[in-house]
Amino acid sequence: MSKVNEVVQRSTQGEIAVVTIDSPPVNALGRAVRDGVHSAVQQAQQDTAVKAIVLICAGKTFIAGADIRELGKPPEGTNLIEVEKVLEAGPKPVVAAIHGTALGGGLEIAMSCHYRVAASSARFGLPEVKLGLLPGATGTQRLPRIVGVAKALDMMLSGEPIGAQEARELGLLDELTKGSSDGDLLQQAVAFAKQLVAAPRPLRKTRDLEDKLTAAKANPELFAKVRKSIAKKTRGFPAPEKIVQCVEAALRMPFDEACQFERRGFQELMASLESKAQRYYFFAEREAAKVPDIAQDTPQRKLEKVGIIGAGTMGGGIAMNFLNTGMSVVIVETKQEALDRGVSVIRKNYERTASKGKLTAADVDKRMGLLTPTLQLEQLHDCDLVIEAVFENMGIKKEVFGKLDRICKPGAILASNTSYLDLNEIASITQRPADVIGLHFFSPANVMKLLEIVRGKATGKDVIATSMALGKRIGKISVLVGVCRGFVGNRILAARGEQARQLVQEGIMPWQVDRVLEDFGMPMGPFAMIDLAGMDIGWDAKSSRGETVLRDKLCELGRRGQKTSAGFYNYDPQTRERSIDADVEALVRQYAKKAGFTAREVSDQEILERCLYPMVNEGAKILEEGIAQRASDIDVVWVNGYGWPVYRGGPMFWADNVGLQKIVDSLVRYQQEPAALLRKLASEGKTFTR
Ligand code: 3H9
Repeated sequence: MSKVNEVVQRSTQGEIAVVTIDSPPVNALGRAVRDGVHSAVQQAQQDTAVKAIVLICAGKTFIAGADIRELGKPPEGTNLIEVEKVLEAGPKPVVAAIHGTALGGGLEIAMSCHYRVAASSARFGLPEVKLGLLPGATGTQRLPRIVGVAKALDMMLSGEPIGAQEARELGLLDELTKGSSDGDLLQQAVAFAKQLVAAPRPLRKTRDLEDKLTAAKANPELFAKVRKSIAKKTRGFPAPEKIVQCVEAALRMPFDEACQFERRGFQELMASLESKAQRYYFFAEREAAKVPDIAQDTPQRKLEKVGIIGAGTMGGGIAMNFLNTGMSVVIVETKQEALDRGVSVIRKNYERTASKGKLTAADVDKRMGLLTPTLQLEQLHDCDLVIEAVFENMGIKKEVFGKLDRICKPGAILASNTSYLDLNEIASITQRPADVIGLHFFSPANVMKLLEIVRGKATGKDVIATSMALGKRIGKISVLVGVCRGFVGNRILAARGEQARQLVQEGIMPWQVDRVLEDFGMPMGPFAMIDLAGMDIGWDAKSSRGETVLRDKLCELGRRGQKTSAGFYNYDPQTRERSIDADVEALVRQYAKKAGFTAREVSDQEILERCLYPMVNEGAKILEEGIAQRASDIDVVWVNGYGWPVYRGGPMFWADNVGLQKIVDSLVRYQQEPAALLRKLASEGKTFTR
């Protein structure tokens, strides 16, 4: 084995040269990898003793793509296209040997090799769209030639990888190994290469494949269909349309010309703020998993059996997360009827998934078999973790924790799903505050990715480490937060809600506010959100102040939101489509007048600034108080919990791009007090996230 450079080695097995990339953690295509592969393959091409080449990676995966940290910086060293050329255009067959994930530039490299052999556990994808990019090193031209236009579009537009079996069926792979260890893979790839040497055949170059393109030319309406099918989901994202255009170019232009077209699209996207935001977000999400004051080797508690208190929407959704990963769950309710209802909702959810073919009937039974419904709190005695999801009321929570303290075994983690309340106060009722933590799931808890993990002042480090690992195990994106009212997400939501309410109080229509925020990219404006959640949350008929408070008045009128087909909007009972109501419009004007506001036109820009800048300001306070560990964590919360458009990075990244001084000036203009941290960063010309 000889070293080509610090990350690439070359060795031989008879007439076969083996080029090995070893660049942890994921063999990304940084400069050293590109330079190393280029010269190793070139050397092998020139070595007369070598008849074929195998390209393989050490470590846990084949190349996982371009090095995202290098993207957007001035290019250095050999570029990826040159590496692909030396692989494809040389006279000797090249076999890619793939394990782990061949993603992005990694798959583009593999598709530039003449043949591909893979471990049966390997996965393949072009996820560039998730970074606001398109596959920019010939991927948009090669994948349709191999798997066909429709499948290639599907893979590139979703960014989702496919498994080895499917890849084999689609023609992306020539051979699959039986075992999945690297040793098997190398042996099999070398054997495959030897066969190519023993029975030479013309080299199969992806660039020359035409069959699947010809088939697509007969189906020109495909592109219109695809555009229509992705329109809603991709609103605001520039990359998907450019990907479609590149595939159209594949049908229209020769390979090299279409690659130039692809290149220009890639560079345009790379320069876009949307892609910068998405690349920032990629690292933000990974950063969120890190807790600086907790060592990586902190011992974790064993978690196999979970108890959940409350079988309502929240408790049931939480339970499903654990059942999905094979953990057993005891779910407790106070009344048989509520328990039965909760269990039947869980079963129905699974059956719905099964009817879509995503689970088998046996899977459903297996998951339901892991669930023990009970009315006895004492049954939680041997659970490793108990999560309470009862009514959001301090008295009730304290009562529950008092009981858990008596019932649960020593070492059990006691968690609250509270979304607002003081976790320290809840913990103080127990004799074991170090075991108490907040696990704030978002509704629907079986679907939403975000998990706010709330660290109380006494929470043990091992409890935090165990909870962070648990989040990963159940497929959540966990963010560690401190104790304050509403934690990170709901506290910032409250700041926005306050401003939105104020705007309506001044006579601005709720639908104008909603439209501005929805045009910005939020899935739903604040008033549509209230209608969805229920106008009457926190409302009480006895203390209703309908005379002066619009929301109370709407409740009094029976306009309780979507569930009554009327709230701020009217809703079609069948389609749930919303429409504007002249009565609500009149009420808004009437209440504004009563409050002393004269009607005026308000620009969309003012609405945007008045709703979003206070969110940034609240984020700054959250950072000042140490409630969030870092600004990017706030962005991860808002992207995953509240649908902040990822192509705008999150509120803190977005604020940096607006300019912090501009935000300070605007807050002052709207009579808001800018947070000290915001003022400081602005005056020093600094930012939150860079
Ligand atoms: C591209 O290829 C463009 C081309 O078409 C054209 C170019 C001209 N670069 O996720 P993990 C780091 S665009 C740099 O926790 P897992 C990651 O930050 C690229 N770093 O592990 C983390 O670092 P740290 C297309 C990367 O096992 C560590 O590796 N490719 C890259 O859960 C472990 O990551 C993609 O978009 C990278 N490409 O998942 C693939 N990838 O420990 C992106 C990872 O310091 N990557 N890191 O926090 C992934 O999807 C997942 O990381 C992967 C592993 C599935 C590979």
